[in-house]
Amino acid sequence: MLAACTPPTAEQVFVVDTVVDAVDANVGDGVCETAGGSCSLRAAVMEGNADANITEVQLSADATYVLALPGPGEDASATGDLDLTERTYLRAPPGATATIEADGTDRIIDVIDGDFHYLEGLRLSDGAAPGDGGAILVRSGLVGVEDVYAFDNAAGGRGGAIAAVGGRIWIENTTIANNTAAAAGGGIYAEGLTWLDQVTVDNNSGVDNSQVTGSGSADVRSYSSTISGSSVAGSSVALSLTAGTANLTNTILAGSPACAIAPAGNVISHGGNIATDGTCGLGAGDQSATAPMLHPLADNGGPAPTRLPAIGSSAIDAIALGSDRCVAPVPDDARGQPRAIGAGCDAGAIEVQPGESTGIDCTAPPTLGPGAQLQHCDLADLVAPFVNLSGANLSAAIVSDAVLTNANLAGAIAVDADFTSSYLTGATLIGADLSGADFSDADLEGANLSGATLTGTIWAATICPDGSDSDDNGGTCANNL
Ligand SMILES: [Ca+2]
Ligand SMILES: [Ca+2]
Ligand SMILES: [Ca+2]
Ligand SMILES: [Ca+2]
Repeated sequence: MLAACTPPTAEQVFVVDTVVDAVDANVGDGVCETAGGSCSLRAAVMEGNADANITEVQLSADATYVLALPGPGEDASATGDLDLTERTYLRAPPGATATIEADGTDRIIDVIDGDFHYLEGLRLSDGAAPGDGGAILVRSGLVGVEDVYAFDNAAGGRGGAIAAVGGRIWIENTTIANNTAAAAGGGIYAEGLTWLDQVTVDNNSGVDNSQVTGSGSADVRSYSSTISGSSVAGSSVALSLTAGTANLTNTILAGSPACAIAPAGNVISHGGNIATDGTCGLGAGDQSATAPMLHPLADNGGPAPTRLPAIGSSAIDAIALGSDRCVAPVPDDARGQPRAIGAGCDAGAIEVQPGESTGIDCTAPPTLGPGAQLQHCDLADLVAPFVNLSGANLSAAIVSDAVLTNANLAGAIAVDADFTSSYLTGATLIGADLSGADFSDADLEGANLSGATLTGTIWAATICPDGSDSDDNGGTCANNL
């Protein structure tokens, strides 16, 4: 289990009191003050760089700071990115977030020097670096990144959101999504020691087709993270290693292929990992060739969006309670929700809470088609005549007051589904598992139920499949199926 990343106390604190981007008027006087008399984010960083004190820069909750002084390729924080050259903590108030947007001509934060930097409670977007690191470039030192959401950044070089070409970086309870790199590493590019602790990396796009790329002397240590490529061309590999090593624990690697490792054998598994195929070099205690069944990136609470495992996901309870990777007290998940819920700890960045999860196609509108995973989905009032849901999973779904006339539900699993007051006239339910499903007040005239499993099915339909009135059969169609 990794220890929390707790920095030492700051020696000087600057409270940013304006969102206007302006330089410090007199760098080195120990006072954060622009010509206009305010303490701007940029002025605070410039003054922090001016001496060796540990500087904390406090941002306001929910405020948005736009870096509006163009000028990339500058390393004194006067223009473009915020350059950190002495130990700086840049943070929102506890439990809150603040947004820093770049002007679209440079990255957001450039860590050039200093022993330890800490970036906490930040949303970082619209960075556009001419070179590496669309949002953050780490060249030196130890950098902690916690409760951060880095999205919609672009690098002209490597690392769409983060490039760590020197020093060490610890990323915790953070989401890196929808960033773009013109070179390797759509989300993260790393050449040194890089911790990923409960990090979600999703749907970034890099020229090497990878979400996280390790190269050089990379030592990527991923713990309880969710790394997922997308179906977008050029972004489908979760983890790429061209050199260095990766240590993987309780991590989800979803991609096509999941991994691109050269040379092979440079992945060390500590168990509890899930990969969508066999390319990651996983072993005993892992699940390979397994779909993790993740919902799309969404606000599931916490500082950044995450991907919630769907009901039936192999990520849920993948690590048994009491095993050495799920021993109380287990730290909270990336959202601050408790771990070890249910029969074990879940693989990936978040732990599914009781009653929280649904089937995987419950987004609006749900994806309806053969084999659709619609467990626990709310499909009440759905109007979909002739829809083909053959082989779909509708277990515990709410399909009340729906119009599914002539629908194809052959071979579907609809255990405990709620079909009350639905129209299923002419529907095909051949071989479907309808155990415990409720067809009260439904219209089943002409429906074909041959071979269906009907254990505990409630058949108080209005019209039975043979066209008879349910009331003429004692309130049930049981004798007319
Ligand atoms: Ca000053
Ligand atoms: Ca710079
Ligand atoms: Ca700069
Ligand atoms: Ca669990």
